[in-house]
Amino acid sequence: VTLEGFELRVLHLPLVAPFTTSFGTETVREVIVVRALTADGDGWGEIVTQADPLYSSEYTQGAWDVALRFLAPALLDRGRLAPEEVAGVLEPFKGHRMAKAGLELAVLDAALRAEGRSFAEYAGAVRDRVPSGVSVGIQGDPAALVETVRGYLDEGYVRIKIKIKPGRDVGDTAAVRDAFGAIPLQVDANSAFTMADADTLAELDRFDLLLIEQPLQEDDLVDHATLARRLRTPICLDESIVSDKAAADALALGSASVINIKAGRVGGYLEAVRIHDRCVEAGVPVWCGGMLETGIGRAANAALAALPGFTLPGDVSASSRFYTRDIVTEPAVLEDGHVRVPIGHGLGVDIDPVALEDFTVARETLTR
Ligand code: OSB
Ligand code: MG
Repeated sequence: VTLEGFELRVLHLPLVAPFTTSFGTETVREVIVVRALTADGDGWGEIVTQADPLYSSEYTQGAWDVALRFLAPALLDRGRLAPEEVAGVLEPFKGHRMAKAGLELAVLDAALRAEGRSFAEYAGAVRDRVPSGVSVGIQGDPAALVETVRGYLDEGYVRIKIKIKPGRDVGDTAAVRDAFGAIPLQVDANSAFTMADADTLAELDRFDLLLIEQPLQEDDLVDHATLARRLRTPICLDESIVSDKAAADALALGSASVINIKAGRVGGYLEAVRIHDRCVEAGVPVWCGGMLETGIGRAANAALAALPGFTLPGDVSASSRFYTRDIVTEPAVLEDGHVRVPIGHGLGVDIDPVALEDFTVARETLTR
């Protein structure tokens, strides 16, 4: 495509209910939406940073600054470029993977729309719908958690992931397991534990969990390998897998036997596909993680999760799991426990301009 500009917006989308993890509680999803303005038409992407640097070092204002000050100008300098060239142009700038991913996605959407091709087909999707799991935040107490999980099971979600933290670990997991029997169940610690908690984490082995996600710190690859030898429950890494190289290292060290793939965290959907391919080659199961995406990223995630190596249900839920109103005209819905893979050109979703405008709290446009 021939790039003419980028429009960036900060959006505030109210959540249907507070979302609590080991690192904090969110009531509003603050997200950056990117519009690539090209001579061949517009494309849309999203930067999945959160308001505070608590999940990763990236956060809204940091991503906003680096995107406007360095990343978008470097891409605009090139003028004509293919989506596959975006990562290389941005490579000299260290880190800021979520910011890079959002820009790449907008260019990808524009290019695929211009070509009349769907992202699903481009990425190598082999399914027309994907099984939908749901990530359930920490609730007031285990009884409240059971009722919240019951609601999602009634809606049809095929896999439950509960967030845990020190003190809200074995008890919460036991409550859900006792209430619902042999449902597909997994837990996510968002790096809240240390090796000093290994005994507590080993207690989780009795619940036959699909996996435990990111118990230790982002840079604890060796400790995760040590812990993996101690547990029967498979360890899945999220925060630690910041690139295909990090995935290779984690697999070589035995730090994880399952990988959560999030395109934002790894710098884009093209890098995400590389991690998928590596894991297929290594016989390691992967699943698609989520970052409370708007309809833009949610559509891309559904397509990514339709690749053959995504053998576990992902956090690819209906838009209604987080939002009463989305910024796309046809938000993802749950049908028989699945979410449909969009087949339209590009990401296959259209922006609802009124909703986009209503949720916008800041805007900046850069042109060549
Ligand atoms: O660790 O997977 C995570 C949300 C924000 C930051 C990190 C995580 C999450 C989720 C929600 O678990 C996943 C989703 O449904 O979008
Ligand atoms: Mg996680």
